[in-house]
Amino acid sequence: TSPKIRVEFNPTSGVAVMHMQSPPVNSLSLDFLTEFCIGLEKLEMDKGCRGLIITSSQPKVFSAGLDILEMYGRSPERCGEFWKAVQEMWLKLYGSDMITIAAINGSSPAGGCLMALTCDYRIMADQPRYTIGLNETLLGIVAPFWFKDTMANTVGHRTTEMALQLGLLYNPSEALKVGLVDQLVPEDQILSAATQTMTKWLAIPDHARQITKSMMRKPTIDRLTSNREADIQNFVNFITKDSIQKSLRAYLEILKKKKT
Ligand code: CO8
Repeated sequence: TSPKIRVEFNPTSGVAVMHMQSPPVNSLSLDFLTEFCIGLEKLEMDKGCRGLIITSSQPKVFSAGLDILEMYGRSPERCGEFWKAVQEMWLKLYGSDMITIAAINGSSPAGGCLMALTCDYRIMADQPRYTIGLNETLLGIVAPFWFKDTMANTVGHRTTEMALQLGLLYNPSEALKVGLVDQLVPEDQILSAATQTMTKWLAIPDHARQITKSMMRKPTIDRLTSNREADIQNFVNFITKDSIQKSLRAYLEILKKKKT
């Protein structure tokens, strides 16, 4: 199978660009997550790599979030393995020592939004058709506490409370207004804008920036690391329920019907 991630590393600037290229919509399958984490780990261990820009090679979509087919009709064992990989991605990204910038060049629901939220800075393409948000409740499922924490750390408690209950998907200007993204640019300028912002962050001494980042994020990260097994159990018990499987099925039907 072809690689789901393409990494371009520029040793002169110390910046890597990760292009997600898993057709059609960069959904986060177990294979995708495994490959993503291996790529991330390599960059993290490379002392010459100080910054990471994450973007999509797929048209109109940054990432469609977790692969719904990984949660539908699977064994509890497989669901557990999948969830562990989702946790791993979040732990690695949220705790990264690198400067991370999301260049959100398409829609970014649920897990895609989470991925963007783990970054230090978010730039979104100013295309009114694109949406971003934690829309889990629309699928009849519930965003786990660490999804909620990540969003609340970014936009505050009240905005998160309302957005999560309603499963709100924001267009770019709404997302900018609530602080879910930091900047909007025309789509064709998204990588140059990310590079420009990166230059600003690269000017800060790494050690001071890294300690500060860790100080801000450690309590949130610790809450998952000390409850990882329970969180997996919780996910498996929830997602394998008949009623939840029925909700997911209904949502998959809607996704299919939307086409015609
Ligand atoms: N997983 C699997 N397949 C998907 C997903 C997905 N997340 N998203 C889209 N697809 C499939 C579609 O079914 C379609 O398949 P097919 O070609 O076979 O009909 C194909 O990808 C292309 O999709 P679209 O035609 O819809 O493409 P568009 O470009 O029109 O739209 C969107 C792209 C906006 C991304 C749209 O596909 C969409 O809204 N997708 C659903 C996104 C979503 O709601 N994801 C939520 C996933 S759940 C999650 O991430 C967190 C779960 C936390 C778990 C907590 C439990 C306790």
